[in-house]
Amino acid sequence: MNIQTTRITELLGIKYPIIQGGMAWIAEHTLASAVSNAGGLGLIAGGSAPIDYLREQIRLTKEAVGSKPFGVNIMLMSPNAEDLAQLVIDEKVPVVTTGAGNPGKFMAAWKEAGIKVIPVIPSVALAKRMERAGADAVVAEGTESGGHIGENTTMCLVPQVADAVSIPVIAAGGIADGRGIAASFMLGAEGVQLGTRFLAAEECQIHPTYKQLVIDAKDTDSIVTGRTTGHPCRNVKTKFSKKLASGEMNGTLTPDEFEKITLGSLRKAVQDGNLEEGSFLCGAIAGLVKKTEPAKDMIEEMFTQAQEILSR
Ligand code: TUI
Repeated sequence: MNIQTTRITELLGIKYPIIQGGMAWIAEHTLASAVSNAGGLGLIAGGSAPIDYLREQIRLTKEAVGSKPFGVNIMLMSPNAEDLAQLVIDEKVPVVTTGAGNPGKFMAAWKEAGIKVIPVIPSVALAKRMERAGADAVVAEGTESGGHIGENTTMCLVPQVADAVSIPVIAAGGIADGRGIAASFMLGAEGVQLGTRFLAAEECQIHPTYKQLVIDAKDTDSIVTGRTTGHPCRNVKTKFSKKLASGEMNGTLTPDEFEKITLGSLRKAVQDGNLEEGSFLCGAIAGLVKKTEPAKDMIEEMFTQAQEILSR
């Protein structure tokens, strides 16, 4: 099996079928362009950023990658999702991924502009809806992922989505090395999306405290908070996230109080490394991430390993 020529490499015009997660507050031009220049698809996060900042990020990425493709992730719960949806058209961004909602109402305009659209979905029903709406591929994201998550695991979700749709499926959640990539292909995926491993990339400009938390994390060091608000989120276990989770569990923290306490907490983690009030989003696979290195080395090593496993 040759995993380097799939419908995803062909659709996107990339060397390796790997997408970098569009991590809100984290995925900016240095990481996105390092991944795209290494032969994957780098993404800029359109999560919570003001429109002018995002335009600048897109322009810097274009300068750095030349003719190589890159993308923008639009977090649909973001208050400026409408403006971002227009910005990607104006800036002729080649690929858009979406998260945390249904991008149906933007689809026609994006397709008209020639944008490749890849929604991130946590269920078979949404995958089918996205295929009907004209998506070029879907990212099937398991609950092992960092950040805002669905309920189904990658192991269960990916083969069911692959059976349910004809468009190519990209697996996400719990993948951080060549074994995870090989397994994803065995489950029917034709590409992978990784977030947590790229948190440790040299080009990822998160606060050093955040990077170290990910590198030091072991298998049991992620925790899900926000279940009571309807927006469950996987984070590194810290005093803060443990306090949130136990408050939710024993009913001493109402959903409103939770929202108030966590407002701005991702920015506090990413920019300030604030252990008292920051939400350090990360996937359950953080225990496998051991060192900082260039994104290019990560990608080349992972695909060499995956290809070797699949050739055995
Ligand atoms: O979106 C993500 N991961 C994220 S977004 C984020 S920022 C955030 N900030 C505050 C609260 C919540 C998040 C951090 N991590 N992953 C993709 C993803 N999409 N996971 C789950 C979904 C999803 C959920 C519901 C996709 C579609 C959907 O549709 C519901 C509907 O409208 O039918």
